[in-house]
This record gives sequence, structure tokens and C-alpha cells, in this order.
Amino acid sequence: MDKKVYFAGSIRGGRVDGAIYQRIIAYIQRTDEVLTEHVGDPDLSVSEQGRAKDALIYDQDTAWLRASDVLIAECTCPSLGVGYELAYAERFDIPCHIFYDRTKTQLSAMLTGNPYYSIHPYADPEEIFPILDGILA
Ligand code: 6K6
Repeated sequence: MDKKVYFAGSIRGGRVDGAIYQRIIAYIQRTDEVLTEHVGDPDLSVSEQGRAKDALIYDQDTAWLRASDVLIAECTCPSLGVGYELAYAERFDIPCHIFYDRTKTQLSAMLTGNPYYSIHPYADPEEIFPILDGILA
């Protein structure tokens, strides 16, 4: 349990990749701490909670981001929240690694064009795990 990992994945942007989020989270948890385990929860509520409840989510998530050693984002399914988290992490100098399935999507130029981000396109999800080993080593 060396690193505190903030895993980011789409919630209200769509849950089509929920199963791969779960696999990535479980893999990281073999050696390290995932602060955002709920992102892989298949029963997660995606409905708006109202401004007050969403403010609690924002406050908790931004506190976790500031406390994290690394942000790992799965960006195949576009998500405004994940994009915001990536920009927020850059502002606080948190290292950021972005994975996306290049056979399913093209990443925003606002991410690929920013050299701050380490970007890992993949064609088969099995490619993700050896790269994670390198990030967490
Ligand atoms: C309640 C219980 C579990 O989850 C909830 C409600 N929703 C959220 N809880 C925690 N973090 C969230 C929630 N909704 C979005 N996020 C954060 O934004 C996560 O860290 C995701 O990485 C990201 C997803 O953004 P959207 O725009 O796809 O929702």
C-alpha cells in the first residue's frame, strides 16, 4: 500500500466501460490504495443529486485529488467530470496517466496536445496492466 491512487472514470458521462474500471481498480488494489473505489461500482447512482449533495461530492473528490500521489484515468467514454479532474490534478502537480481504447475513440486534443499528461492508447485491455505495473513501481 505505497501509493494513493485517484482513479477517474466516467459516471454521468456514461457507464459503458464500468467493467474495465472495476478490473483496473482491483488490479491497483493488489499493491496500492485506490481512493475512488466507487467509480467501479456497477450499482453507482448516476442521477443528479441536487447542488447541495453534488457539492459534497465535489469537496470530497477534490480533497482526494490533492491528497493523491497519482491520477489514473480511463478516458474511452468521454466525461466532463474526468476532464475537470485532469485539469485540477495538473494545477496541483499530480502526475496523470490517461488510458483509452484507440479502436473505440479519439482523445480530445486538449489532452493529447498537453505534454503534461502521460497518454497510453491501447487496442486490447490486457495492454493496460503491464503499463500499470510501471506506473506503480
Ligand atoms: C454516490 C455514491 C457513489 O457515487 C455517488 C455519486 N456520484 C459521484 N461520487 C463520487 N465521485 C463522482 C461522482 N460523480 C462524479 N464523480 C467524479 O467525477 C469521479 O471521480 C469520476 O472520476 C468523475 C466522473 O465525472 P462524470 O462527469 O462522468 O460524472
